Order: sequence, then C-alpha cells, then structure tokens
Amino acid sequence: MRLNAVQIEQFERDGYVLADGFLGAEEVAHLQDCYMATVDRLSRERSLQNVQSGDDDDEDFQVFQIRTAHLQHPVFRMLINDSRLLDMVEGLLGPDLRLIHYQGLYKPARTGGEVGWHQDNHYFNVAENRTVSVWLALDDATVENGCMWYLPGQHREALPHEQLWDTDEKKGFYFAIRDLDDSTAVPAEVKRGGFAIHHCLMPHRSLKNGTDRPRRGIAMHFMDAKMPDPSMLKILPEGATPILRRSK
Ligand SMILES: O=C(O)CCC(=O)C(=O)O
Repeated sequence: MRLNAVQIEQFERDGYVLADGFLGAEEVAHLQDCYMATVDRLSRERSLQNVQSGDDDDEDFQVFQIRTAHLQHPVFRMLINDSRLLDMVEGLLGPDLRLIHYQGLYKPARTGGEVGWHQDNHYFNVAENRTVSVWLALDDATVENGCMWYLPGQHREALPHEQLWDTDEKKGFYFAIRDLDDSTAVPAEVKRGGFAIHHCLMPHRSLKNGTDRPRRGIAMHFMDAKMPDPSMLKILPEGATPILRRSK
C-alpha cells in the first residue's frame, strides 16, 4: 500500500495522517490472538513492562508494553516485513529503511493508563529527524478508550523533555514535555486494522481507557537506514534494529 499525494501532503503539513482498512478483519483477529498470547507469556515470565506515565499508582493503571515485538513472536516479525507497510513508509522516508523501535502498547479495559506528551525522536536521536512512526490499531481506538492525540502542524522543532522518573525505579518510558499548550490537540481515532502515522517531531500523548474494552496498539518506528547509528541503538538488544529495505 502506498500513501497517495493527498496523504503525503497532509503528513507534511500536519505531521500525521490517519487511514482505515490497512489490515483485513482476519488479519486483525490473528494479530489480536498472538498479541494476547505474548502479553500472557511475558506476564508469566515477569518481564511485561508497565509504561503508563500518569500520576496514579502504577498498580492501578497500566500501559503494558510488548517490547521489541519482533523478537517476541513470529507474527510481529512478519508484520514488520510486510511490503504493504514498507511501501507506505518508503513514501515518507525513502528506500533505505531500518527498524529502530517496535512495541505493542496494551491498555486494558478500565485500567488502561496514560502516556504523556513526547516526541519520538527525543528518544531515538536519529540525525536530521529521519524517523517515522506507524501506530496500528488492533481495536477501534477512540477518545473513550485512550487513543492517541496530536498537535497538528507542531512537528517543526524539537521540544525540551523532562525526565519523569528515576530510571532505577522504572524501566521504559521516562521523558515527557512539561507545560505544553495542548489547547489545539486533536484525537487520532482509528478503526481496528487502520493506522496513524506521525512524524518523529509530532508531540503525541494518550489518555486513560475508561471503557469496558481493551485498547491494543502496535507502534512501529522506522529510521532512514542511511543515517548514522543513533545513540539509542546502544541500549537495545542484539537484532532489535534490522535493516528492512536497501536501495540498489
Ligand atoms: O499507544 C500509546 O498510547 C502511545 C504510543 C506512543 O507514544 C508511541 O508510539 O510513541
């Protein structure tokens, strides 16, 4: 699947683009099964991270993370190599593509927590901001169950982030933009099987899941493979950032 000219123009102007119908119902159902099997296994192995960043007690609210998803289940490895997906990303980043981060982000019904405002490239540090994120919905993502929010057009500069927690106490998500004027924020509601793609300088956040249904998403972050290795790679496990496409 390739983004059309209108979608690319919207991405450049607003910093994001949404689209429904990327995956069919059967593909979504299969991914949901594999996703929950992976969550259950990581939970049994006590390696399921909770990256929720709200002020509430961590025990009460969760954003569970399937970290380096392609190393956790073959279905995620297949997804990241899917030519429909890579064609789409190639339209924004060019023909040399490398995976830089890959995570399932699962907000359970009623106890799904928040992810604070941040820009992805604050974490990745890829030169020239040559990264793009694709957030794929495995459930209809709505305001009520904790969809993402964006600030249209505010993807032009890197903003300062503050560390939220002592990294010894919490692993995972620990930087956020404080005191951001979010009065122009818009929700990125996406149907299951659809996606939201955002520029790596697009500030984004997500709120709690107050519904009786889960909100399961998969965030796939790509960089231009021609860029030098960013510092983030040093903390990732072996095999976490494969080259997915190379130009001739
Ligand atoms: O899934 C979410 O709620 C947050 C995702 C996110 O922050 C990201 O993909 O960078």
